[in-house]
Amino acid sequence: DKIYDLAVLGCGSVGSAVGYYASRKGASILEIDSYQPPHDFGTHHGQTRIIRHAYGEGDKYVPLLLEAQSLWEELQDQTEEKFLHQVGIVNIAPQESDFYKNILSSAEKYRLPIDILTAVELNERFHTWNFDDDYKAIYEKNAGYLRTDIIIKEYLEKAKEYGATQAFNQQVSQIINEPDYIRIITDNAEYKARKLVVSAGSWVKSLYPDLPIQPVRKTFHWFEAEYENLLETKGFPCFTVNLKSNETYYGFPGSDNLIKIGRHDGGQDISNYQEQYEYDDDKDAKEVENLLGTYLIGTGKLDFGKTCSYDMSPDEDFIIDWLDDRTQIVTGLSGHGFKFVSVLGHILANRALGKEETNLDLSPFALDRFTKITEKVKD
Ligand code: PYC
Repeated sequence: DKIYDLAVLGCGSVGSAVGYYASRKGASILEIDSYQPPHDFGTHHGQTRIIRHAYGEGDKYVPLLLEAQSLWEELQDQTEEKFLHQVGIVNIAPQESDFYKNILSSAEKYRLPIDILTAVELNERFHTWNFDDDYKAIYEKNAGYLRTDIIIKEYLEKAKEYGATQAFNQQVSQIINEPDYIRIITDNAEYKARKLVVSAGSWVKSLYPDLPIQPVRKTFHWFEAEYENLLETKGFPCFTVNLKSNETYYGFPGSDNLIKIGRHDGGQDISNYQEQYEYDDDKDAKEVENLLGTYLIGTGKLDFGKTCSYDMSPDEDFIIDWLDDRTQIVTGLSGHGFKFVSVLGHILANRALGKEETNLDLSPFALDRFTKITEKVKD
């Protein structure tokens, strides 16, 4: 029976990158997923995710982001289809908010190019916003968005070319640590591997029920862009909006006359994929009503919407750690993880294969910050 060097469980986002980087190094890799990625059952679908470097969630993320950016550029150079769109971003927030202050301090510390705009300057520059003096905007020209579908396909195809085995449409029911290897049991097969990366996003609790992860149902919405200044071709950038009421929104420049908009706060707690019930045109689109009615000018009718899920950690920071000397876990990406997929895939693959240790600091993401829970998960 073959013993793989590394098995990757969950190949939607970080998992597909781990498989790519590890198989590129010549290791024997097994990629397992409950479905055939890219798919609509995880945390990666809906086509686009924002990438930004001056980071409102805290400057501990910036070194990872800069490395992620250079790995995205390297991958883009080898990929026919364009997935990296550096269209810029405006982050609009009250200047006393932590999000705003963190963006400024991370830009200063890492010398990231940004422009600070008053509400009047923001409204004049893009002709689409309607904010008063209580808000400011930080424009980062090197930010933009990633096409998740193109990236995941590319990682998986390349991994296969490098010799990875792909066991898709299989549900893992048990992971057993044997003396010399890990036994992985799925609904129709059994595998052996020396190392394991578990990157199962929101659904990781079916295997590790004590992890402090809450899956949350989220929705995003595609509206008609009635006003052409909302289009990518007219220079409209990505955006994040943090209102004083703590509502938070994000969006992408319009293409094919549709603009994608979502709500980052809120959502519904769920415990499995079946509860991630379908998008409801009447109920779900209400989540962005306040943004569209008051602050963003020029959207028209709702065209369609989709649901996805966030794997929320209690502090909304990532969880990246070893569970024992064979198994690494990555979860708790809390709705801001996709931009890091390249760098996390690279680091986790190297660590699993015992290759060079990274200089990047993952200690803020250790599981033992939730001490009591950690003891149970690691038992
Ligand atoms: O991290 O930029 C982000 C983001 C946008 C929507 C959800 N997360």
